[in-house]
Parts: sequence; structure tokens; C-alpha cells
Amino acid sequence: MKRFTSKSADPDTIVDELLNGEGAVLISGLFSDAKIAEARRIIMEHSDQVAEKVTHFQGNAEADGKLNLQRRVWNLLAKGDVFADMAAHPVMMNILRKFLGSEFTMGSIAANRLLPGGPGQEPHVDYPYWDFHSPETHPAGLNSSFPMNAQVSIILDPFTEESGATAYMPGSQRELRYPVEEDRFFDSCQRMLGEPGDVALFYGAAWHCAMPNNSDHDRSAVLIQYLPKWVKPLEDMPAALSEDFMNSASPEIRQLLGLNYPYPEILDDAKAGNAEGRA
Ligand SMILES: O=C(O)CCC(=O)C(=O)O
Ligand SMILES: [Fe+2]
Repeated sequence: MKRFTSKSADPDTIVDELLNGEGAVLISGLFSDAKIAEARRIIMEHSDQVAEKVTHFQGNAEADGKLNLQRRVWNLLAKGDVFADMAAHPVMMNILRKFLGSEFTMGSIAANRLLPGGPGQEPHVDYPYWDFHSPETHPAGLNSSFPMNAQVSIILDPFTEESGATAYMPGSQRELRYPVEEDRFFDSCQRMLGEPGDVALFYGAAWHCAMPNNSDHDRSAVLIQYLPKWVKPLEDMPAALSEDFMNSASPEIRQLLGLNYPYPEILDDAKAGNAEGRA
């Protein structure tokens, strides 16, 4: 995986690497120790007792009785100001404007915490491609020549081979399909290794998955899903956030919440029209 710093993170170079290269890059040192500690503290607090609803990519956890060792915390914008800072980091915003179009949005911001002993996930592609088990439910001719997703993992604990750093298959983003047995994903995958404060940025059409955590420490990351403006988001964040939050949101956060592109809209209210007509 090519590694960049906030200084060397040239958007054109990174966009080319995501589309035509490996499909994933690492940008180091984007977040201070204090920010990472704050984010981590909140996530641990929200996941210490019990995980919020886990909805996807649990590998064999259920069969192995290990469901409780992969925990999600959803709707992070509602859980601390630090997450709005993370979501709208200017270095990331610059790259994502080039990759997804200048009015890109955020479809989800959640944490994935793998406890020691936590199982990995099955290799997969991310939303909106994640139900590509049934390609016929998507439009004819759809391919990955342009991106409908960018994934950011903000690393909160050391991501090592042992702790379950995300695995990925370089170049697989160009295929737009799920891996099959013959792809031998686990034999040829690489790992997104990094330190707290680093960011792994990848095109979610690339095959990837969390790996088992065989270390003696937690392995947590903030996972952010970014989308072009016209892709329906995964989380309904505007509905899940308080009025106060919405009223004081920065222009960047308003864009990320999709408020600059508020469709569907009612352009002719049939019900009101009928009522008037009858009156
Ligand atoms: O936590 C990880 O390493 C990856 C998580 C992931 O890919 C997902 O949940 O979609
Ligand atoms: Fe994923």
C-alpha cells in the first residue's frame, strides 16, 4: 500500500491509485494523539457493555459464538464533536472532492471494535455494492470505472497482522464482483497496517475484510463511508441527529449530510392539491 503524509497527499496521485492502482492508500499522521484518545474513549464507553446493532459482515462469528467480540457504534456524529472534525478533515475533503465529485456526501460514520479473540469478517465489497451477490438487482452494464464509494478507516489502535488489520486484495476494485474460492483471497491479500492517527483510504469495490484479532489489545477504527451526492446514504443521519446539531452544523458537515442535494423533494403536493380541488 502506498503511504502518504498530509503534505505529500496529492489528490490526483491518490485518485489514480484508488482507481487504477491498488485501490487503497495510507495517509499517516492526520490526527493528533489527543483527538484519537478522545474518539477512542467515547467508542469504548459506548461499546463496553454491549454492542449496538451489528448488521453486516460478521464472518463465522455467529457459528463460533463470538458475535460479542466485534462491536459497532453507529451514528458517531451524535456522540462527540471529535467525530465531525474527523469526518471533515481538510486533507481528506480535498482528495474526496476529486474522487467522488465536489458535492460528495457521507453515508455512515461508525466504529468497528474488534476485541482480543474477535473473529474476522468474510471478504466483501462495501455499500452500495455490498449486495453484489445479486448483480441482477443493479443496473445493466454497471462496472467500477467510476466510484460510488470511498471508505476511510481512522485507525485508533495499532493495526498489525496480529491485531487484525484490514486485509485487502490490490487491484480487485476493477472487477466489481465478490471474490470466489479460486481467487484465494486469504493467500494473496495484503494488510492495511498503521498506527493510531493514520488513515486507510480505499475504494470500497476492492475486496477487503477485518481479520481475526489474535493480539491482547482492542483493535478499533472509525469507519466512514463517503458517496457521490446522488447515492442514497446507509445511515439516515439527519433524522438521527438533534435539532441543535443540525442548526449549528458547519457548511462541510451540511454537505456531508446531503443537505445541499435534498432529493427526493415534493414538487407538487397531490394531497394538498386534491384537498384544494375538493374545497
Ligand atoms: O474493521 C475493519 O477492518 C473493516 C470493516 C469493514 O470492512 C466493514 O465493516 O465493512
Ligand atoms: Fe467493508
